[in-house]
Amino acid sequence: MQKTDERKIAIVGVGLVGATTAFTLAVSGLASELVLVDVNSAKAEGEAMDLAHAAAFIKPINIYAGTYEDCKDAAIIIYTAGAGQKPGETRIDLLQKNYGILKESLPKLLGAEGSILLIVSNPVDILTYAALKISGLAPERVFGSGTVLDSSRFRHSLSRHCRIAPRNIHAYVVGEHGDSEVLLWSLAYTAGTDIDQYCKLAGIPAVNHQEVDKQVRNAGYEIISRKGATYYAISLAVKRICESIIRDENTILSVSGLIDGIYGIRDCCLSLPSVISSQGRGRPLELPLAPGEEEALVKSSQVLKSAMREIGL
Ligand code: 6V0
Repeated sequence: MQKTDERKIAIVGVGLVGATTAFTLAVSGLASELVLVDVNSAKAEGEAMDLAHAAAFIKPINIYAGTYEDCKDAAIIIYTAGAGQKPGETRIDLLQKNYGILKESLPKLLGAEGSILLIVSNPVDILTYAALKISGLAPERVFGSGTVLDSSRFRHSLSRHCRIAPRNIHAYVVGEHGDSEVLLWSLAYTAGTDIDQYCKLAGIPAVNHQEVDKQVRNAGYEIISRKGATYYAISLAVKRICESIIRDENTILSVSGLIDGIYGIRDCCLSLPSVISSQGRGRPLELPLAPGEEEALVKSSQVLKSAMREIGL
């Protein structure tokens, strides 16, 4: 079996998310080789040419348009192919179409020992589960961007309220990347204390949980109703995940992956904080949740499982 090239990244699906991710990765200096693949090969070629012309301003990188075959020895294959949400559509509404695309394309692009497959297309949790089954790869090597973006949105809202740098806030969204996601208020911390306690200490008004919950849960819809798609923040979330893999950082990120037993949830992919390293996704952490949060997480897994049954998974 072929070996992977440890600084080669492939992006499959070079639409708004794929192209923006390619730009973010090119600027980051993380990869030495970036291959862009799209059924619309002219689009992939155009994006690769445009990015390659930044050569004089960025670290050395070979950016080119390629085929599924060219993905096989990539350390990370970022999968962003398929339709995005239209105004009013949920992520689960995209399932039939994007599952069809995944089933058809995935077997053609895997092959090397050690590739990590990072699913971004929606509905990301169900497609991650499907990718796991189709690829036959180990669960550590197939995971989705999950709620890494939603957790950043949560930290953004809290940082604005508390006037604290988002980097100083630890807060996670777990479960589905979608309508049933769960904001973990009981584990939202800054400066070693929980957010509600922090507000008291700092003499600022208490955070309105319902308001923040609504902002975070509906953020995607709000953006799509204004500009038709979301792609900047997700591209940075994907870059953050790639960074943790390529630099073997052991960063804790709420990616989506197989859950087999924790909180009583089985045989389903959803997001929980997990350690990300060059080996992929470590075992998700079974953190002590408040009773209502654990119940909401189990409900979220049920939403995903019932959608999975619709496509026979
Ligand atoms: P887009 O701009 O329509 O791009 C999709 C691209 O996929 C197009 O260029 C297509 O030509 C290409 N494509 C279709 N079929 C194939 C195939 N078989 N092989 C290769 N390429 C193919 O969509 P956009 O980039 O906005 O979104 C891509 C996906 O990411 C959608 O499913 C979104 O819902 C999803 N997002 C996921 C997010 C997350 O947090 N996980 C965030 C934003 C979008």
